[in-house]
Amino acid sequence: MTHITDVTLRRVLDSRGNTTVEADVSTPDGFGRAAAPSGASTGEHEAIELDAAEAIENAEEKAIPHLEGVDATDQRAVDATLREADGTKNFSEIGANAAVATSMAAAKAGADSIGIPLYRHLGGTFRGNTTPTPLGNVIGGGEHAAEATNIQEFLSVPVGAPSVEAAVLANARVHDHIKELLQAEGIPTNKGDEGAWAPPIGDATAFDIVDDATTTVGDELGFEIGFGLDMAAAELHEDGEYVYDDDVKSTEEQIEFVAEMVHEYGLKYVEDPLDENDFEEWAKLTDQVRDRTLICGDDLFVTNVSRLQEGIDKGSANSILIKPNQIGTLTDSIDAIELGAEHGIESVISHRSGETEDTTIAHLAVGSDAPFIKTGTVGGERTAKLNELMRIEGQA
Ligand code: 2PG
Ligand code: MG
Repeated sequence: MTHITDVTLRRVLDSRGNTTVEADVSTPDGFGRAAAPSGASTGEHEAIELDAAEAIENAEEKAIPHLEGVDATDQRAVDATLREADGTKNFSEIGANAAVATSMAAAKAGADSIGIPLYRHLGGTFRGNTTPTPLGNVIGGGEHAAEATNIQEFLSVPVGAPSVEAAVLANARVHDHIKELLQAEGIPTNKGDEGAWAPPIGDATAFDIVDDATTTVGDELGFEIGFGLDMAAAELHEDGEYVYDDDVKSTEEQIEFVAEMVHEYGLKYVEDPLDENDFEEWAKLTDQVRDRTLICGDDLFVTNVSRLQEGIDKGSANSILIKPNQIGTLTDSIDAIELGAEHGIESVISHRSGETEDTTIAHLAVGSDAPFIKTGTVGGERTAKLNELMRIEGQA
């Protein structure tokens, strides 16, 4: 039997030590538990995260009573119930944190009730057959660490790895090698929120260190490891300009800079190179580099199909970041992945800077056949997902 009999919400800690929402969902034959992550460089168009206690109180009052009796294996029905109970477009009543924890826990309870792995439940018969390439944050700053790089994330991209396991180990090796390079120069090895090194260096130095480390480790392991960026440029954007510690760039100069870096370093991936409202400017950059790299919309799209449709119409990007808590449910996330896939937009399933040991995104990535996942490199809440990916690869 697969109908929901009980939903319990509670507060737990995330990796930054803030409280977040955890949900338990039970059916007569199954159980699922999931927790909401939390962003620091949040997009202005994201669904609303409420204080955890307030989200729980509101969800318990408005949504949970409607979930009892809903079929946990029917994810669209579960998520439609959450949306209807909330009644707003951005989950401002029950909180996207309560919504996403419940949505993910229900999916796990549904999978458990019928005795199949979550990735298989989410993927159905025809998907869930490919494992994603993990993008590993190895140096970062921005909103994730003070006194470090302006660019939020430098990501190791092991494009040539023959398996998830090889890719995960490669990213960990790059992370470790960067520590050796920093220490050799006497540079302090602080860490940011996602476990990436957050040294007090400028972006230009970081480009060279990451280039050196990915090339060295790639040579050592015998497959290509490139790198990419999450520029989180909305955080740099002030009064129409991009403000760096040592420079201020106009939009035109920012586009030129990114295109130059794509050519100079062969960047495999660039997330949020421009402000979150500049669909047209994004298109100018994407036009120049679409054959060489992925231009990925995170704050631009916020996992929202309407914003993605606008980006498709305008040619703004060729990749989308998928963060279930940005939009509130797994159904909305899958809809964004599918709309993207229909238009050649590659999905990157992503963690948040504030995370828990929850592994749902590993299953979502496999279940949706997403080509990439961004979920850090080291640290328990990051390795929880990476280790789960390696377990799934072992089963598939
Ligand atoms: C991002 C994420 C995850 P945050 O910008 O892509 O790396 O950061 O969760 O702080 O938005
Ligand atoms: Mg981002």
